[in-house]
Amino acid sequence: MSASPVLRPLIVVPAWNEEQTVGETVREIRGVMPEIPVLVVSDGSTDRTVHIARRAGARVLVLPFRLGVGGAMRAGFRYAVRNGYDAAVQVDADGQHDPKQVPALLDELGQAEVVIGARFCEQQDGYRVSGPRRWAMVLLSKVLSRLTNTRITDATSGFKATGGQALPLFAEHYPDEYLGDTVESLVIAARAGCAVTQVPARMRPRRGGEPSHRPVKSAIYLGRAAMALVLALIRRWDITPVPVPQLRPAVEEGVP
Ligand SMILES: Nc1nc2c(ncn2[C@@H]2O[C@H](COP(=O)(O)OP(=O)(O)OP(=O)(O)O)[C@@H](O)[C@H]2O)c(=O)[nH]1
Ligand SMILES: [Mg+2]
Repeated sequence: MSASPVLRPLIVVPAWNEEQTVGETVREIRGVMPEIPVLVVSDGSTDRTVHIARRAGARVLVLPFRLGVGGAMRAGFRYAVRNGYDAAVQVDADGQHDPKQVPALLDELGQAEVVIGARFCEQQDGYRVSGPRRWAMVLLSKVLSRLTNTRITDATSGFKATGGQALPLFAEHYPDEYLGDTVESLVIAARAGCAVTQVPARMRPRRGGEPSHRPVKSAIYLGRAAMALVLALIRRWDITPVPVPQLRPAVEEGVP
């Protein structure tokens, strides 16, 4: 499928109980790219995430239940499609993704419909992952590289730009299962014929707050990741292109 240059991108920040970091993250994004709107998606945060994100200048989607990163991102993709944006870039609320690298991802959307900001490219260091989580990343990267016909070194990166037909596709089908937002979403894109590529990205340490999965969970990461991949490969999706609906006025709260 052909990709075209991005004219109206949207930054989507999934945030769950990130009051310590979301304000700084939104301000940093706006400082780097004042012309690009920032949408924070909070689903059931019980802290001051929503208030702080708004004060920092973000639009905020407040969802009544916790859907996980994948569900929150799908809401963000729907918001993008319904409001006439032609690309969406995920930037995590914890400060791990560097907004200065967003333009490089957007540039690459001219060549592909999903662009991954990838760790473990030759020219970078800094972010270290070890043990089962690292093995899982390596294994998944190999399988997904074959599936997408391109070299993918980091299939589990959340730092991604989505454009072209992948945007309405993800608005409809972005998975909300554990790991679905990374591994399975790439399988869906590849099987729908969307071009996937990666650019090198440096990952920073969390600025504060708590990671949503703990070390114990990381220990079973490998098995679950492999299962997620197998399920993604054998499952069938209705991936007929979804027509882009007419533009509507921006919805700032509630399910879009
Ligand atoms: N809206 C929403 N966002 C979530 C949810 N779970 C995690 N997030 C956000 O998704 C982003 C990634 O989650 P993290 O917990 O940092 O996961 P990670 O980056 O894979 O793990 P670390 O490397 O340990 O930080 C962060 O911005 C979180 O706030 C959720 O249930 N709902
Ligand atoms: Mg994180």
